[in-house]
Amino acid sequence: MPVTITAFADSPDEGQGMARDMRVRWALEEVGQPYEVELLSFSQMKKAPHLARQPFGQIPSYEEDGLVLFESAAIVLHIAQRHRGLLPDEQNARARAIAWMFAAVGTVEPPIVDLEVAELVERDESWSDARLPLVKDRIRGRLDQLVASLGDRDWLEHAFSAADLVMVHVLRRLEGSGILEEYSTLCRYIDRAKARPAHQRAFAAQLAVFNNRQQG
Ligand code: GTB
Repeated sequence: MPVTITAFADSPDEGQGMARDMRVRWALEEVGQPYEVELLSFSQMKKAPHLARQPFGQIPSYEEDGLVLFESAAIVLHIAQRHRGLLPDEQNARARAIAWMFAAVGTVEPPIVDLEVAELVERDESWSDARLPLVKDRIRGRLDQLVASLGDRDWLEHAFSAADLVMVHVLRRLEGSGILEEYSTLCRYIDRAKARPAHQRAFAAQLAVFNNRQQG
C-alpha cells in the first residue's frame, strides 16, 4: 500500500507551501518515496474518520501499511529513520540532528506562531501595540541564537538533514514579516534548502492542488 498523507483541499496560503504537509511531502521527496495525498475540507478534518488518524482534527496525517501517524515532525522523523538520506549515520551526529528537529518545533516555532496570533487574532485588542514588539523581540532572540549555532556551516549538521528540513520550514513562516530580512545568514540558509530538487518537487505538488482548485 502506498504512503498516504492528508493535506488541505483549500490551503489558506494558496499554495505557498506554508501548511505542514509541505514538511512531509519534502521528506518523502528527499528519500525518493512515492506518496498519495488525500485532500480534506475543513469539515472533513473535524469528523470521526480523520480524528481517528489525527486526534486534533488537523493536517497532515500519514498512513503506511497499518501505521497511522500524526505530528509533522514525528512523521518526518519516522521517514528519516526508515530511509537513508535524512539523518547522519554516525550516532552522535544523528542524535544532534534529532535534537535540532525538536528545537525547530519546540523552541523556534512557538514564538513565530505567537506572532501570527498577535497579528491575525489579537490585532484589535487595546494592548496589541504594546505586545507586538515584545513578541518580535522574542523571535529575534531565538534567531540570534540559531545564527550563532549555525556559524559558517551550510547546515545544522555536516550535511543537509531532517533537522534543516524542519527548521527551514519553520523559518519560512517568517517570510514577509520583515524579521527574516534582518538575518542574511538565515535567508541564505533558507535559499539553499529551497533550491534542493526535492523541495522544488514538493512545492510544485502542493501548488498544483491550489492551481487545480482554481481551474476546477
Ligand atoms: N503540531 C501539528 C503538526 O506539526 O503536525 C500542527 C498541525 C497543524 O497546525 N495543522 C494545521 C491545521 O490542520 C495546518 S498547518 N489547521 C486546522 C485546524 O487546526 O483546525 C498550519 C498552517 C496553516 C495555514 C498556513 N497558511 O495559510 O499560511 C500556515 C500554516
